Amino acid sequence: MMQISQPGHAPLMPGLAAPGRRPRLLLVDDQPVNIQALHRVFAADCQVLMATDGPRALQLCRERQPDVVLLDVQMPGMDGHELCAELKADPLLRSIPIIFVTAHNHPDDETRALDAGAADFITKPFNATVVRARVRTQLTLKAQADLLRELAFVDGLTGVHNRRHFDERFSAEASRAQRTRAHLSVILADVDHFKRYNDALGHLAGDDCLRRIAAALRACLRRPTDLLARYGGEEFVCLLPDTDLAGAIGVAQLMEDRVRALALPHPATEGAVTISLGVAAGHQGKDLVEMADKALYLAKAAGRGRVSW
Ligand code: GH3
Ligand code: MG
Ligand code: MG
Ligand code: MG
Repeated sequence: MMQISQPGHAPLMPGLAAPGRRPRLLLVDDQPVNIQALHRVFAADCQVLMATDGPRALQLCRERQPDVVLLDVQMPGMDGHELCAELKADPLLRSIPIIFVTAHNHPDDETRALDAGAADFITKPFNATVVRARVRTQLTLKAQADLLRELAFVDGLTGVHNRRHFDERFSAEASRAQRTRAHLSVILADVDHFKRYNDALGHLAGDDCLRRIAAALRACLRRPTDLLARYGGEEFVCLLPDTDLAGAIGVAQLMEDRVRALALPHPATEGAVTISLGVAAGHQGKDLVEMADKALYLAKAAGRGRVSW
């Protein structure tokens, strides 16, 4: 049994938490009584997720992306070290800080945890104020790292993600799709006759057109895991995890509609600005971009302003 002191009252995320977003904590321990003790420390100002075994904790990490995990070492089945190794091996989960909470306080235990990628190590019985302070430190570091990643991964012109971010997410999602046999879809979108748009109206008008198209495309995405990125000059790419071909074609057709509905006059074609889209889907992520590119070429060849797959 753990002894706890009264929870401290220092705010967990001074100035850093996004407004309206409480830090999300995952407590993992095979003993419900230990989870309850930690729950009391954080329930007032955190969104608290709980798991009593490793596989459930892994599932919650994938589905809910906690900001910090407090992890018991000794658990039947998958223990804390194994769970930590799984999280650190997954590119989508490895940035979540893990704090081990354990009754084993031999320096070897601590070293082993830190070597495995743990951010910190707390021994039971714990002191609530100290636990809060340590969690606060990890939340602050995580928020700073998230912000930096966000800035490094956003396209300056359109505000959607950049190619670098797409490449990173794509390789992680492609290996996940292969491993779990989940569907994965890619949509490539290219603005039609954009060279002539620029030639007639100038590059600044062209830039403005790209910004409006990016916003229209973004509005077509529904799930938090969907990703829109600028792939190159006037090309956008969309990554849709857990989405099959029919679902992705639906999203692509909505995108085609929404851009046409912007009714941006195209000076050379005398109609509205349109985009062409190529769609590809499968369980083997690897070749999806190439397949989507071939489909995009078909859409262009068939007359532009349409979706092919
Ligand atoms: P298609 O319908 O076959 O796609 O014809 P296109 O004219 O759109 O194709 P092309 O690839 O020949 O031309 C792309 C144009 O996009 C040329 C380039 O000047 C313009 N472009 C690329 N990046 C930017 C940008 O950041 N801003 C502006 N304004 N124009 C850009
Ligand atoms: Mg235990
Ligand atoms: Mg192009
Ligand atoms: Mg084009």
